[in-house]
Amino acid sequence: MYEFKIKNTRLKIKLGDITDEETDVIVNAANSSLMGGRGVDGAIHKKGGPSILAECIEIRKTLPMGLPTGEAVMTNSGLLKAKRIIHTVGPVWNGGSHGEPELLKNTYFNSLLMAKRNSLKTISFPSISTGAFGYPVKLAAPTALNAIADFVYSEDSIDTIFLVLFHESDLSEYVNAAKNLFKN
Ligand code: AR6
Repeated sequence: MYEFKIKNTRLKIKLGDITDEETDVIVNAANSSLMGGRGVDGAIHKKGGPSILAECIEIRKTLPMGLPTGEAVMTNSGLLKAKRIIHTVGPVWNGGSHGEPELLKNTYFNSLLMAKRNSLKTISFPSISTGAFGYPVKLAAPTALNAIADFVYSEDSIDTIFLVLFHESDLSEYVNAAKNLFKN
């Protein structure tokens, strides 16, 4: 576990499975259908059970075109230990000049805003977009961390933010980027 301090917020970066997290909320790297998929999304729905999909289906009634990239919605967490799930949609990597960095930033910022508005104090993120959506982790890591820092400096409301990474190589990328950005 690697720890950094951004203002009053603790940032903890670690290796793990996000479905085991006991934070107030975990973030799902979903797709705009909100109907599940593979990767983190598949793992969350499989372990959390059908109540999560049932609430996603209700949400889709208000979003007939699906959840736009960069935005976030919240559901129950079914059988998981976390209290809530925030579902967000990262950008599909398409070379980097199609707004991908801004959209990736939005996923982190809007998820944190959703947590703040619901008085949730601890949150766990996976590495959004760097699996099936193909975003290079070397580029995603500093973008994710910048979005988190922007949120902490403008909103200052979350106690602890976890980045829960599935691969050693991803852990190294995020930790190196955090050392460059936060210097502690
Ligand atoms: N805990 C933490 N990280 C995980 C876990 C886990 N249980 N499982 C996978 N990862 P991805 P994306 C890592 O593909 O790129 C789905 O089908 C994974 O190794 O889950 O945003 C959705 O339905 C990778 O490093 O998300 C969408 O269609 C990272 O999480 C699409 O994939 C993200 O990989 C979203 O693609």
